[in-house]
Amino acid sequence: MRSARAEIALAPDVRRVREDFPALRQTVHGHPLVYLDNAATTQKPQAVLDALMSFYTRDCANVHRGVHLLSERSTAAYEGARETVRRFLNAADTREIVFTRGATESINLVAQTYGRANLRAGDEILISGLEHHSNIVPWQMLAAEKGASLRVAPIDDRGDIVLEEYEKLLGPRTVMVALSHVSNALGTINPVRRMIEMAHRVGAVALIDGAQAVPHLKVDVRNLDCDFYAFSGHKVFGPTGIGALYGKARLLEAMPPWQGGGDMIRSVTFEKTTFNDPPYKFEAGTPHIAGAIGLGAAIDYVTGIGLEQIGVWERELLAYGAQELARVPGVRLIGTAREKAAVLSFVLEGVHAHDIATILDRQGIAIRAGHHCAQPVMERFGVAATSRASFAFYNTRLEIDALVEGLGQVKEIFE
Ligand code: 7TS
Repeated sequence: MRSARAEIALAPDVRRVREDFPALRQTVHGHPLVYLDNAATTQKPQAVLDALMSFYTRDCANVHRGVHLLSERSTAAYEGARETVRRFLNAADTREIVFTRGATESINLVAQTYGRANLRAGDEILISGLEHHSNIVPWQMLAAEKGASLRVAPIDDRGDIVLEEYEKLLGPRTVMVALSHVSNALGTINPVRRMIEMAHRVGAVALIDGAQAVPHLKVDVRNLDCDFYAFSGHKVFGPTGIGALYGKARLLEAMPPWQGGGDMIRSVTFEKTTFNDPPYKFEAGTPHIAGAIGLGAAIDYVTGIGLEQIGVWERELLAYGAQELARVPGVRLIGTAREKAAVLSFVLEGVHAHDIATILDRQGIAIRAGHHCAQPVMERFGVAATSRASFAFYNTRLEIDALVEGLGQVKEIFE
C-alpha cells in the first residue's frame, strides 16, 4: 500500500490541466462555472478541438474510397483512431473495434445482431438493477420479439449488486448477460471480472456497458474476458455522436450485419450481397470520421495524464465531497457502495432535486437532477429523483466547497 501522501503526489496538476479546457474558463450567471455534470457529458480539451479543426480544414474527405491524397489522409487518421481505441481497451486486434454513435448504439447493435441470431423463446437475458435505460430497453425489446425473458439481479441498500442473487439467476437458459461496469446514478463499480466469469460458467455471453467506466478506470477487455464492451466518446472528453463497441473477433465474424449500406459489403448484385469483414461489416455508410479522430485525440489526452493518476485525484474528490455533503443537515447520500467512482447522488430533505439544480445553476454550478435514465434505481431507493454531482479529473476541492455553500443557500430559501 502506498501512503496517503505518496498517493496524492501522483495526482495530476489540476490547475495546469484545467487550462487545457476552454469551456471551464467561462462564467455562468456571473459566477465562474463549476461543472459537476461529467457523468452526463464531459468538457473537451483543446487537443480534441484542434483535431476536429485540423480534420475539417485540411483532411476532409471520405474514407476507404478515394485514391486522392485527402482521402488517404482521412482514412489513415480514421483507422489510426481505431488503433488508439484498441490500445485504450487492450483489445487484441483492430478488427474487434467497431465505431458507433455511442454506448446506446453499441448495445443496440449487439441486441439486434448477436441477440436476434442467438436467442430463442424461453431463453433469458440477465441484467442488474443498476442499469441505465440504454442497457435495459434494447434487451426488453429483444426479449419481447423472441419470447425470451429479462431477469434482473437485485441491488442492496448501499447500491451494490447482490452477487449471490446474481449467481442464482444464472442458469442453462441464460444466453446473454449485460452489466454496467460503473453505475451512472450511484457510481457503484461492479466486480465485472468475477461476474463475467460466472456468466461464462453457464455458457452465457457477457456485454459490459462501460460508458461510466472508461473516463475513470483503466479498462482491459482481455483481462476482463468480456465478450462485448460498449462506451461513448463524449463521456471520455471526446466529441458527441461517436463511441465504440469492442467485440471478440470470433463473435463479430459470426454475427449477421445490422444496417445495410456502403462500406459494409464486399460485393452487391440484385440477387446476392456478400458482406465485408468486421469491423466494416458493422459500419454501414459514411462514418463519423471527424468524431473518431476527435475520440482518438481525447484518448491520447487522457492516457497522457494517466488513468491511475486520474483515479487518485477522483478518489480524493469523492471522499472530500462525501465528507462535506454529510455536514449539510438534511442531505442523504444515495449510493454508498464499497467501490465507487466519481458520483455523488443525494437528496435534500424537503426540497425537490430540480429546485436544487435550478438554484445552483444561478450560482454557476452545473449538476444534474432527475432519474438519470435509471428509473429502476430510483424506485429501489424510494425516491423520484436525486441531485447528482459527478466529477472529472479537472474538478477541485474548491468546487465542492462551492457546491456545499450553494446547498446552504438552497436550504435558506426553503426554510
Ligand atoms: N450507459 C450508462 C451507464 C450511461 O451512464 C449512459 C449515459 C449510457 C449508457 C448512454 O450513453 P449515450 O452516450 O449513448 O447516451 N448516461 C447519462 C447520464 O448519466 N446522464 O446523461 C447521460
